Amino acid sequence: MKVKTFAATIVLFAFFQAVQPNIAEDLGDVDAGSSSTENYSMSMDFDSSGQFDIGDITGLLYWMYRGGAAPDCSDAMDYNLNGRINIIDAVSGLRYLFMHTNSVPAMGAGCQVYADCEPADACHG
Ligand SMILES: [Ca+2]
Repeated sequence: MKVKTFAATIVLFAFFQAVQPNIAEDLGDVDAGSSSTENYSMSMDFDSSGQFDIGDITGLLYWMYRGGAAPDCSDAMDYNLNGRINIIDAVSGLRYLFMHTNSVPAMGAGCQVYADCEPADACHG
């Protein structure tokens, strides 16, 4: 029993060591947003669902090439933060989501400050 508890503790410790930076970053940003005039949206969250997933990449591609609806926060869709939203941003998002070979979005994962965007409900719980 002690061995199992010890092993579980080690696993949990390793898990929290691995994810701690993201948790701290997200919590800090959300807290700061609720007490200021800054606008927050989730990076690469096309539809403000609160998650960055394949649906966001689909929406981005449909908007860019098929005349679909615009993203809720265009700035949040600029993965590499070069001032242009194009296929590179979509491909970077796909690599990040499915191949784990891309760095996080330039603005960071989770909710970030996007000054020109309306605050997304997904970032204010
Ligand atoms: Ca870009």
